Amino acid sequence: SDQPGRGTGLALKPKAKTQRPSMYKVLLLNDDYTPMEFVVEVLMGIFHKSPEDATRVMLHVHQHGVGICGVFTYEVAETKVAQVMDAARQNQHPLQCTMEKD
Ligand code: TYC
Repeated sequence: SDQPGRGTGLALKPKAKTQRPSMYKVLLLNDDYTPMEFVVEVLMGIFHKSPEDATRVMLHVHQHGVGICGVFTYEVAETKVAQVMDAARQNQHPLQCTMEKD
């Protein structure tokens, strides 16, 4: 159809517009009790991070209070949050995980 930025408003050909889903950040919160090693295991096991990346994110959360585990579509983010919260509860750690629109 028209060139970008100089459209006439007269559609020459109907444009098949795809639409991208909204994305959501999954956030990990710091606390005083969850072992660093457990947080690293969560980041490796649920977010598929390398040991080095997992340690980097864990230390960021430890030092700044909050950090990003990843950015996902709504359903995937929801599932990740539930998996983290389940693992924390099963191991009796107060670790908190949440999500927010990107
Ligand atoms: N602050 C915790 C400690 O000193 C470690 C920790 C890091 C806990 C990240 C939670 O999301 C977290 N043992």
